[in-house]
Amino acid sequence: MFSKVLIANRGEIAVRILRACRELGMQTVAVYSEADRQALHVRYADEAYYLGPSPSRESYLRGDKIIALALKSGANAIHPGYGFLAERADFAQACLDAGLAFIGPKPSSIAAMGDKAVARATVTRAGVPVVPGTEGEGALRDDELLALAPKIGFPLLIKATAGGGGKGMREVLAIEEMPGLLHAARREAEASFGDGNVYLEKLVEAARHIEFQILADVQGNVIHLGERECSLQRRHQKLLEESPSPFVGENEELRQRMGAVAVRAAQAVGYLNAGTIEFLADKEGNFYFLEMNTRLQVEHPVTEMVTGVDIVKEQIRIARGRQLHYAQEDIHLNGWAIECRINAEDPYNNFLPSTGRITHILPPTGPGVRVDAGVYPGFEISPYYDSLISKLIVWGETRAEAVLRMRRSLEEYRLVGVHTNIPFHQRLMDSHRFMGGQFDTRFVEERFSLESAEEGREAHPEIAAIMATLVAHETTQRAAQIVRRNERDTSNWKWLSRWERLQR
Ligand code: MV4
Repeated sequence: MFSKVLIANRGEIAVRILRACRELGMQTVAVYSEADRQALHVRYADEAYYLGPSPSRESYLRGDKIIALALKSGANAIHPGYGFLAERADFAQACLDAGLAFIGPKPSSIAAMGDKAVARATVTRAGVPVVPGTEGEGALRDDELLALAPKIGFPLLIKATAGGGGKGMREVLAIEEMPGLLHAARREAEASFGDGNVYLEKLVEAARHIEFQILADVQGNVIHLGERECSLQRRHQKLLEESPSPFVGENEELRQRMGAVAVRAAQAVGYLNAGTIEFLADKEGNFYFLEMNTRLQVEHPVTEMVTGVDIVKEQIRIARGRQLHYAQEDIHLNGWAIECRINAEDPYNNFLPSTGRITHILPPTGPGVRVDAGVYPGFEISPYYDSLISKLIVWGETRAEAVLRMRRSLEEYRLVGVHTNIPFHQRLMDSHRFMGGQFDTRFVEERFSLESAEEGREAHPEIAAIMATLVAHETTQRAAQIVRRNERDTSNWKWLSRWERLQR
């Protein structure tokens, strides 16, 4: 049984985990790089230890140093967060070998799901539907893949077995393209993962990305916490997530079917702790296992908002050998939650990362609003890590209420010193297709950019109905807030000087 946790991460997720530890009465240990000496997670922890220079390779990826610091500080458990070492089976094993609890799954589950071809074969044996494609676990040569491709049919995708997240992925429209694209995919996979193995899957067109949150305890209980809709991405980076999925919506029968399959996929690798099963769903309502993420995810808060389950606390309890607090019958999705990822990047300049000191922050608050941030005024955003600085999560009784609350919150959010993608999210909130829940994985890149106005105003009775509700709401709101009308379009700088004058 452990009582002191080292958090092997940084930013908003390190802060999120620290909060759960504190609420459970656990001692906390932070680790930090050169660039993170003044970081929020360092300030919140009971103790903090210097890891090394700013590049991740020399700090947050140094599993050996992190384990040594855990032992030195007297920590008896490690929470890896997401990214960095979270899905490294060798690191999870090294923790166990050092006598430290790893707050996550078993190394064998991480390894089985980390190889996407092994994952496909393993869940297929458990009766889980996968996208038609190559079968088996062994490496396939180019001549074997060329022979299998016509049987799978075109268009198809070449994917890296060590992949995930789109790296080493190539779309193939015809057999003639295969040799060249196989070469390119293998080279990219080799460069990214040190493993050039690839497999083939039929391309699912106009797909939606829907994922199920799983919790599994040592006693063998496995439950799901419903789904998250994650189709809104740009270059395989998620931008907005919601729960429930507008695609599953009120279809409780589909939710139960997908949830049961997700549980079966987790059981296929003897899963323990929190994990996520990703599905692709097509227009006909077919769904296929895509991959499993064997970690806590960025977007876990939307699930927390609609289920009331504190997923990080459950992770810690599970790692302590406790039984899940909930049975499947206890889980009900209440209302609707949406998360916008607030990134330090310039949406008007091809989403280029933005660095510099954050001088002022005024986050939105009020009913149904949660902000998980890893920054504070005075903190400097460095170029070393990903650009996520804060997650804005809202809850509403209905999707319409959640959307309106998100619009209100985005408008309230003041962040000065770096560019953020808040204007992108504001435009997204104005999009008819988003409001109507009519979007797939290509939406952001194909139909939505800040440079070109969005199209997609086809007559659609459901969208029209939702639009009418939203417009009615908004008109009422605007009428009550005419005083703020002028401020709507002013820059943060102008707004800030006004605010400061008011404060004097
Ligand atoms: C697919 C797919 C269509 N058909 N697989 C992208 C990242 C990786 N996790 C899997 N991805 C996809 N796999 C088949 N068989 C479409 C995607 C995909 C995608 C998936 C989810 C969210 C955004 C996406 C953007 C482009 C492609």
